[in-house]
Amino acid sequence: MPLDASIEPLTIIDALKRSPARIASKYFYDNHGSELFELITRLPEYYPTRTELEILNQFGEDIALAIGQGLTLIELGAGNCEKSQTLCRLIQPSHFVAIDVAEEFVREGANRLRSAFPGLITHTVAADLAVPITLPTGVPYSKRVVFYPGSSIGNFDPADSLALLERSHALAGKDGALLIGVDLVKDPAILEAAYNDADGVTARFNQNILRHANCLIGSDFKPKHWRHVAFFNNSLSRIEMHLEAKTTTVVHWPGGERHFASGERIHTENSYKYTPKILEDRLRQAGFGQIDVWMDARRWFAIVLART
Ligand code: AVJ
Repeated sequence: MPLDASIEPLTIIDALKRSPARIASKYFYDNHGSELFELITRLPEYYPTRTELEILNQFGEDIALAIGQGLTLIELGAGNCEKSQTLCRLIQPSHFVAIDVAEEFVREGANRLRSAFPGLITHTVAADLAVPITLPTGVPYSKRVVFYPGSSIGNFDPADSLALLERSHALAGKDGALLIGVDLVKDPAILEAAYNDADGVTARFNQNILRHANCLIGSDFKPKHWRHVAFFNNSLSRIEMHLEAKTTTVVHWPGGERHFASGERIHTENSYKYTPKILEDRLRQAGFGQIDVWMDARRWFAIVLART
């Protein structure tokens, strides 16, 4: 059983009323936000996506050998399913399950995968990874590989990331495995450039969370009135993203409002950066056994296979 089944997540309004205010990162990903994130992954400054693909391509055969063939691939936060395409070529799964918060987006991704791999049985699940995941009937119980690429685990604080690893361990089941991509600690200048791109795509991605909030709670945020702020918090080993009020503002929604002073921030994202050691320790704490690690030559990113 997942550990945190009883904890109610904060609602958007509760989190907005707090000091400092917060909007949870999962709200970046409405359809427009998912498209902006796709643009981010192609930015010259944003190295994680291409470095992870580089590792998958360079060590693909070793990874495929370590995983085995004919299994069920379960991708968490699947997005456009692009990385699973590469992985499917390598391990030829019989079943594929794509799980993501952006339902329409992940459906399209799974459709593309089905046309690329005729015979592959695919399922999509619209789910928030912060809560327990139930798989549709028809997904085999044995030989499951949970794939969690893109350093998406970076959005979870240490306690929540452990809970997520424990849920992944349970999801993978007996004789299963977790294949996870994590962004590694490096020169803060490189980290900060990746979240402050010259074209301002990350700024638009950050501001888009306000438009999504407007849709969800009926608020009247004006995204252009908020400045994108991103920096590396060294003591907590994480990139933090915030939206900073350019002027004093009042945001209203049906039944409430919140005053923001000029310069006051809304915390929108944490992106934790790992060392291989910290990840390995956490995986063991979550119950995993044998662990294999693959990294690019610069050691900027790691792909880790952990067996249940
Ligand atoms: C999807 C959470 C891995 O933290 O790098 C990219 C999201 N935010 N640029 C990351 C993100 C700003 C991304 N993750």
